[in-house]
Amino acid sequence: MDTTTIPSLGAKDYLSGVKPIWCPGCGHFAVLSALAKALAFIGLPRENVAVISGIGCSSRIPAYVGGYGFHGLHGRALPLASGLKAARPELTVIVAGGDGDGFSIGGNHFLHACRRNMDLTYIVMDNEVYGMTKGQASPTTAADWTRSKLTPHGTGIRPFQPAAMALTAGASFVARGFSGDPNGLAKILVDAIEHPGFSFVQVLSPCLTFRPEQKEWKSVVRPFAVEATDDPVAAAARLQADGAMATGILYRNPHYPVYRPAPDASARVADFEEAFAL
Ligand SMILES: Cc1ncc(C[n+]2csc(CCOP(=O)(O)OP(=O)(O)O)c2C)c(N)n1
Ligand code: SF4
Repeated sequence: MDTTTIPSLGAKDYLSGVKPIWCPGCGHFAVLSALAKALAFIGLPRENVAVISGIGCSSRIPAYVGGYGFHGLHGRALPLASGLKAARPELTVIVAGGDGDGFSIGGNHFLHACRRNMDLTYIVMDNEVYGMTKGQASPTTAADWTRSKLTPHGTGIRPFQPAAMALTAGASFVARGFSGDPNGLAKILVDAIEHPGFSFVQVLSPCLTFRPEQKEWKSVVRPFAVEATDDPVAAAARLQADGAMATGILYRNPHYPVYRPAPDASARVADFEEAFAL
């Protein structure tokens, strides 16, 4: 799809009207705006959109999107979303959260969601810190970051490389965006949502409260040197060469089998309620 002009008209309709309580300057504002633009561009009926999250500042996003949403448990957004997609395959299911939520407590779900390749879009707002719980190191924090009192000498361990992990685990669409470029991010999200299969979008989204130095990201972020590839080996090589701050769609492969379990037509909510009755 040609996404060279994304109209902002209509994007407001994809906002719930609830005022975000993020800190001034938080990168997550721009992710919300990019997501609303992307949904408006695609023109999805709001009642067919569900945004599912875990816990964290980033995970507040379902409350702010106009559509259905579920603010779940820390690290459990992907299983929730997978269950929803299995039961209601006609819905566009978007999963969103932070690097702590997605790669620490939710890390195992992340790997398996990549390889399962259900038709989900997973947006991780990566600020390399636990924002909501006041600034502890996350799996993407650099080993020598010493500002947290819990890790005054740094974590001493190498950070995760989310895009490389997604690629290795079998995600069929891997991209990196930047909240400082909301229009570029909106374009990536349009393609991610339209991709049939598991789309992983890592968004560099600064936490200016606990990582004020991330203001400098805007001077180091740059586009990937070349277009998206469907060759995972080429994509992996590109990740090594382009470093962690290159943005754009890195990899897409629409030919992986998408996991679409047939919904059980005989399942009734009343049966579940009865089974779990106390
Ligand atoms: C089971 C469980 N463990 C820990 C917490 C505490 N907790 C809430 S949010 C959070 C981390 C949030 O960080 P991240 O997902 O990176 O999102 P951000 O706030 O940076 O956007 C943690 C550890 C929790 N709510 N539930
Ligand atoms: S603490 Fe950080 S991640 Fe949370 S709202 Fe504030 S700036 Fe955003």
